[in-house]
Amino acid sequence: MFHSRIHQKPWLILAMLWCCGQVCAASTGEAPGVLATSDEQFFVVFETDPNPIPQNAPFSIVVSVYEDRERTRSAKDIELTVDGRMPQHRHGMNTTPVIKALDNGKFEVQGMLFHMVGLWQLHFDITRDGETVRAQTTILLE
Ligand SMILES: [Cu+2]
Repeated sequence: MFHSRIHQKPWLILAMLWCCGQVCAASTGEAPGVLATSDEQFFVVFETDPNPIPQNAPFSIVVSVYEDRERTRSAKDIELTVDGRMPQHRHGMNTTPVIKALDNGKFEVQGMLFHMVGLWQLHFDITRDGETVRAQTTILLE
């Protein structure tokens, strides 16, 4: 995971607990790292490069979108947008990621940049037939 080191500041520990709670709640019964959209229509696996995500340096993500929890059926005819936000600071990224569709429900996302330490939300918005649903995770950047 991205938040392995224990921090000295109490509010950060609280934030980490909250963060872990979110991740666990989102991934109950699933293989680690599988994110479901809120309606469980799509299941998302992602890998960042570098991993873990660096502070204030560009990173890229390879995202795979599936139609089933077991990840046997790649999602077809979808569009993906990716965004990063800091909910506690009410701001997003200063860069606009460039997303390239690969084969079999895979996408390459370049130009991501988390410019501050703290809690980030990573959003994967998947659109098919004009309807958009979101899978998301929380990342603590130290
Ligand atoms: Cu911020």
